[in-house]
Amino acid sequence: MSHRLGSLVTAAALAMAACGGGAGDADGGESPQASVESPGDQASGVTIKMTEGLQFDPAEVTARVGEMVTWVNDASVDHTATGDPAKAAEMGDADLPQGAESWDSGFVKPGASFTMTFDVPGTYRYFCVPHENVDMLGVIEVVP
Ligand SMILES: [Cu+2]
Repeated sequence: MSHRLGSLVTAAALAMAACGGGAGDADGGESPQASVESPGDQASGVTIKMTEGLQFDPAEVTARVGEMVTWVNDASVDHTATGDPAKAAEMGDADLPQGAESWDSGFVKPGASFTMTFDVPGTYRYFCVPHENVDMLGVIEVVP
């Protein structure tokens, strides 16, 4: 398996940084994560396609804590987005930051989508259950 998408993440991280957030948190301490990005000022959240070619596209993304991450099944076959090491056939295909909860979208049908948010910063590795064996793998960098 090859993970070769480092520059994508850097670009995404820079774009996120430009949107602000982060610096203002100094006095607040534990601010609740419930606040939703005001809809409309930009495409809300991160979208990942599940493709006919049995890939996540992009395979590697950056999302902020609390930001919506949506998988859209662009293909004619079912896919999943599964971040659960217990369900991975190969160790390392799923990996979560300490304290993060595992997840499994279940089968996402052609044309359907699945959305979730992440509360714990760190690197999440996940896979597609029916296509793990052909390296349908993804990475999400969740940043505060
Ligand atoms: Cu798949």
